[in-house]
Amino acid sequence: MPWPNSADDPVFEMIAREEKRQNSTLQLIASENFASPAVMAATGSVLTNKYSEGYPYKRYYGGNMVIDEVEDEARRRVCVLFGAAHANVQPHAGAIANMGVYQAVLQPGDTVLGMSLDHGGHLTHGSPVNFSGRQYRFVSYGVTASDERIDLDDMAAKAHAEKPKLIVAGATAYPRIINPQPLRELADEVGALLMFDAAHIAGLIAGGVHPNPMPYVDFLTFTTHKTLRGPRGGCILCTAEHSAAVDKAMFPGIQGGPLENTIAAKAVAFAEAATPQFQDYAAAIVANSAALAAALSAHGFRLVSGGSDNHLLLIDLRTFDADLTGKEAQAVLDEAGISLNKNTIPDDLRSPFVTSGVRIGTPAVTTQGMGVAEMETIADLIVRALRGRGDHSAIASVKAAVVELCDRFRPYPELGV
Ligand code: DSN
Repeated sequence: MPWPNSADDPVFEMIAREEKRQNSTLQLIASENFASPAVMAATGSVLTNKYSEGYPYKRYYGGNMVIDEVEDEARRRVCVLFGAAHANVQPHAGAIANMGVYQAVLQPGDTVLGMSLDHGGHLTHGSPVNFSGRQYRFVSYGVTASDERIDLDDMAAKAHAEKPKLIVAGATAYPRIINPQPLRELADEVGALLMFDAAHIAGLIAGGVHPNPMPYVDFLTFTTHKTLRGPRGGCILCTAEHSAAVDKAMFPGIQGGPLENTIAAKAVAFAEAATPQFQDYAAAIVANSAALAAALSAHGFRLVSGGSDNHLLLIDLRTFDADLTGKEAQAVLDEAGISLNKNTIPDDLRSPFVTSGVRIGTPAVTTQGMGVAEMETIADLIVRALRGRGDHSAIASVKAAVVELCDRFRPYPELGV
């Protein structure tokens, strides 16, 4: 049959504009990255056409002989990458992966310990507006007021007092390494299961620059599209003991048909992340983050916790300019072609829609090949834009410098875009 002509659909003109935006502006959102052409080819493959409810070799539909191989290969690759006994590669997103673990081991009302959203946790770590906080009894821990690192003493006191069934580790806006060993010890002391949400740092773990939590935890969840640089999606790894419960929770418990095109792309990303080149990439992300932290600090910004030893920085804007909110900084920088997100800082007096901080990450610019010298340039551009806010010609000149920088580091030169 003759297919409709995609050139007639305005959506493709929108995609072309987004391609241009990604090529000509700086992507500093800590949870974003550029997937490889191979990952995108798998995502856009005919596997999108197939229904495959169930798991490899146990499906509810016929015709899954090739799909079974693909999903099995994805599971095998990710188990090797992280040293896990079992993988479920079907979660459509990180939030669904977390939901899968909760459904596998918790009953509604069970007590769980998780990091509070305003100290760097995630919505699914018990926020009252999220299913997690509505369905389970989350008790929150956070960072200390003194060094803004995870308050292990407070966490231990709460764990002993509340006897949670599950402890959730991991964060979305925490610039430091999270050592899994003391968390395992705490979980054992209080008889809790331990889940580590490694959505942000999965690529750093795979690349060997963050301790691998897998040997210490019952469950490791993550997204595949952040530092891991795969397609948008989620994944659950667990010990053999929990494999049946996790699989049953994901399907038929939560999801229907898996996205096998995405699962194929996850398999491609897992293989890419197992290479020596990916180890170099992960090390470069961290080196760039440290360089950007130093450069911004020299410009008068306060860094939450004093610096960064992973892929992100959390910036307190108040020392740079007491009147500048995260909301305004995000808007001004967007105008200048610098994409990042406003973020609360610990104990922020401003609301999450306004905030006193911004979060900055280096995974995407590192994929483009930028290094320490470019981080200094980026810090200068951020400062020029924020100082020049309200002055259209100042912002336009920063934007022109951003275009020039991005031109030298195109994410997909081989695609000619
Ligand atoms: N939205 C992700 C982030 O930006 O950190 C977390 O889900």
